[in-house]
Amino acid sequence: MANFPMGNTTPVGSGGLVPSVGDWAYHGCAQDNVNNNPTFPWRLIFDYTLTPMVCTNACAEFGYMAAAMGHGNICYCGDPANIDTAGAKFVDEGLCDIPCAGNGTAMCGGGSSLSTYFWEGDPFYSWVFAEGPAAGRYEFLLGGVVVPLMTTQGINGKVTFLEKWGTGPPNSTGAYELDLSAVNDFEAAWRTMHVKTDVFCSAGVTLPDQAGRQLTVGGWSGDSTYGVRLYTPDGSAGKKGKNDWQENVDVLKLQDGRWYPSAINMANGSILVVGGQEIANGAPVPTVEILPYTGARPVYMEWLERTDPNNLYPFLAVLPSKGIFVAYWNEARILDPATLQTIKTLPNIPGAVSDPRGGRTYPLEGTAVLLPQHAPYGDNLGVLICGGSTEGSGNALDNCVTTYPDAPKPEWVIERMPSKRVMPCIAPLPDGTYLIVNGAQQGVAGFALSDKPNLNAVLYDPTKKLGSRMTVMDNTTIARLYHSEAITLLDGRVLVSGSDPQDGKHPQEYRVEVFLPPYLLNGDPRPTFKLSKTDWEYSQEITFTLGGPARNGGIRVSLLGSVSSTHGNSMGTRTLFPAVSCSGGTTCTVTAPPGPHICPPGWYQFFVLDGGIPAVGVFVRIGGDPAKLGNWPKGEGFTRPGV
Ligand SMILES: [Cu+2]
Repeated sequence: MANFPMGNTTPVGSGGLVPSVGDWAYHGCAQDNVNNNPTFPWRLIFDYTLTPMVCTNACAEFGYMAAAMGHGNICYCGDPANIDTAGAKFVDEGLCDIPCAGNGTAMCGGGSSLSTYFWEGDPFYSWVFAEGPAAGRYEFLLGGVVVPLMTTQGINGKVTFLEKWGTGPPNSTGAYELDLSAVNDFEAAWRTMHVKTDVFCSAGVTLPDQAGRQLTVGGWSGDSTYGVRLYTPDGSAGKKGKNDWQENVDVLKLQDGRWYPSAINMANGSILVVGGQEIANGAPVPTVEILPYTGARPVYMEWLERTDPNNLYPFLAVLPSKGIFVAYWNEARILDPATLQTIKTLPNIPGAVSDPRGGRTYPLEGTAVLLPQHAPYGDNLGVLICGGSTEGSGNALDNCVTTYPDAPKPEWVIERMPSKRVMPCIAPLPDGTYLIVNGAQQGVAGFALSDKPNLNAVLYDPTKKLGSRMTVMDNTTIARLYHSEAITLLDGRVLVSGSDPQDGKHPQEYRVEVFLPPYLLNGDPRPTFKLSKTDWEYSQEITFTLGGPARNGGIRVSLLGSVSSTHGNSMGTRTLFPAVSCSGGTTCTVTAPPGPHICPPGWYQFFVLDGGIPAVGVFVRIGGDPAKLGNWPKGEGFTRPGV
């Protein structure tokens, strides 16, 4: 958390020892580099300015509760537990005898020993280490046919897996569909589908048309970077569909070819496509364009050109203020949805304690979601971004940051994560919490560029106090590095897939897991419901009937935006808690969100919760199809489901 009280340096003791700095207390002279392992993870160099206060202030700003100095000019940040983990011992004070670079009368460690301070004020963070059902549980689901680059749960309940095509493994068609009702029968579970251009690596959204068509744009390379692909989900649980991916480059393609772009459903129902490169490590494509084609050329963005190559797969969100939020590398801004020009620039996103240019988007890949919006939607919308990495050194970040872009003066607040993570995924859960999974503790995104898989799941609960929101959950045994995904299913589980490291060390990972959050394990009965209508207008009152009166503490409802998960980017993510009231025990009414800037038109997973336990959800459409995408695209090779 930012802006901690720092205090002043207390008088220098005899022998150059500074016994305390504000609430930081000197803890002793500790060994460094035992067995060549640094005792603390973060290293900051202050060649002429290092003092105990400079170091402790720097560490405090990023929420570290241990600060240590060595060599007279190096500050290290970490946690008190790092001492034990590293096997370091406290040694004779005489081994910490190098004067501080910024204050010759104080001592700042030695050649391989550290003047070490611990924070003794109010803790900057506290993590819960859950056990039993409270820790959730990973379970093996089934073996896969590909390592998906993108996963999406269709409105038919089935899960789309998109994989490299042409550049992928032999015989891959690039597209498959998983029937979750048939996971015990491999042949029945997987349906082979086909793409014509390579989806490595594209953007994806579910369209607001009445069929919930899935759209992917961009890819690898040449013609594929212009690819626009559409799939109309069909079939049902236990019954295979017949539809396939449709594309026809003569009828429909992007104006600018894009590798690693992002996409979002705008409030007016059109699709905004942002950024990318021409090819891997190639020239940037610093433009944004709109689908369907409006007659306008793509619009040039200075900030996309300037921050290449660390801005790929930028994070996008429609804001209640009507602007479009975009975060990329270590920057963020709000665009006017009509002109696409910048209407507000946010402060830079804090990165690593040792490197302010540590970043959040590919290849410094972190992950982002929107915090819950509650009826009557008067609060500013929050953005949560977790993990990332630093350029060059590939030090994975161990923090999340939050901001409220529509606030008059938005700030970023730092919260420590229990472990480092690059290439994480966040799945928003129906109860308003968030599951952080996947990724590595070292490196950046890309093939063979990361190591030290992070096997732990973390639950983030935004209803708790800042700094106390994270719970350390169950571990998986499966490394999920580059090209790993996580999406929340209608049944409340989180589907966890992938790992495409191509590093000769960690497997190409085809196994699919599910994570069961505590609400599926704590023994409380799940509610059931019947919804009267799945096509909602804004502000409309919709009735649903409970299978029985609430038993766990009371009824709430939530909406989760339909997500396409790729590269830490949950395109379409949004969490809403609409107004709901129940009478007579089992008859309830939910009020649809009021408009397209609170709830962009599209498909949402609707959940009924009793005391925090979700029923199996259903997909609903909210706000219709204002851009009439259901009649698009005209031309051969596409079916049009209607608006
Ligand atoms: Cu990729």
